[in-house]
Amino acid sequence: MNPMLKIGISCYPTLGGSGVVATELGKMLAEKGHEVHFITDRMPFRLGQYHSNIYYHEVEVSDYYVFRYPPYDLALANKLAQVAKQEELDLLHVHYAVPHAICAYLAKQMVGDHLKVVTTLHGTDITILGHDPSLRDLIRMAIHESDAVTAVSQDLITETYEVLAVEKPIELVYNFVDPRDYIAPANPQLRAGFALPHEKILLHMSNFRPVKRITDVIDIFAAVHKQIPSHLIFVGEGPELAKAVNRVKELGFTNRVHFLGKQNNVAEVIGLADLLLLPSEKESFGLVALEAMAAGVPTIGSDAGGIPEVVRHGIDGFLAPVGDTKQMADYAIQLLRDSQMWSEFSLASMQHARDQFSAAAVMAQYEEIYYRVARNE
Ligand code: GMT
Repeated sequence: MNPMLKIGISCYPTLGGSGVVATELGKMLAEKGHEVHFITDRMPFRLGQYHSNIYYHEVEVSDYYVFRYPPYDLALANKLAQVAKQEELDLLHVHYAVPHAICAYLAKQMVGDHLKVVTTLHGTDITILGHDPSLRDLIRMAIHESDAVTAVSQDLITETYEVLAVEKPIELVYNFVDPRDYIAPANPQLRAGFALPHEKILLHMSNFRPVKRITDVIDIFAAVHKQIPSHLIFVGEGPELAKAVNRVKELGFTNRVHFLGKQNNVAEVIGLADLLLLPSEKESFGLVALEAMAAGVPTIGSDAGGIPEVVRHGIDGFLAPVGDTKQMADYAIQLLRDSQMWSEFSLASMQHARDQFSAAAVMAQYEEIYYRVARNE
């Protein structure tokens, strides 16, 4: 039998799919008996209450007056090395090339080659930063120097090879959900707070970065609402939020569009929706689509990046080219009008989330990688 491992995890701990995946994976590994050490600048938001086998080490950044920019990355590298030595970690599993894989490389230099590094690429570290000449070579080096590299979709693997011309094998490990977190039936009282029984609820959840095309979400909603009385719920915050609020005011939709801000219990909000809207410009995976699928909520979105690896067009959602809001709205109307089709899509979504993106299977895949690097294979 394989021994239990001591694993350090570093990730962006606040809202965002990569932080969710890293935290949920850490929780599952700890439940299985591994010792898990989160090394981040803040407590990961999904960590919640105390869990046995989970430890949290906060990265503190010195604010010395000569620094124009506080050196977070150096502080993180130092902390990774300190924790690795003190806790005798077997490996660091870092999520995102920048800065985590680069810091893990530095930590390994400080600790020794017995400390292994597994890097998971999540998307914008490659699709945006990989093109940035000020970071490109560093990202490439961090990928090459990792003991194993994974990416969350085949599309991201292809793009990483294209953008960075790396020679390192990159393994596909999809993101996952625990379907048990999403099966709660919709709360009728909560739903009644947003919509009348004959009205539909559309949902968009993101960090409101330009890549999410928030204006497209509003345009799709406007076209759907012309045909079917509906409400739109927005969850999350980010740079495009103010623009979205203004657009909603201009269109006179303030009673129809609800901005909930950041929410911790996303499963409950997802459960209220009839459709998820995800018209992103770029999406390496689209964890929110998987969360919606697990709750039986079909997705209408773009066919960008890894979305088609998650949502099957015509089976558990509908996808259209980026920016084709008319087509997306037509698909949404078609699905909302046909209750039989909606139920089939909803069932197919739940089944697909369970079969293809099972938390247990993905954890086993990561464990297999951990044991392989630990044995130097
Ligand atoms: O989409 C974002 O802006 C957040 C970012 C993150 O850090 O979580 O998401 C990326 O990683 C997620 C988890 O693997 C993926 O589901 C998202 O598709 C990916 N975002 C992009 O590729 C734009």
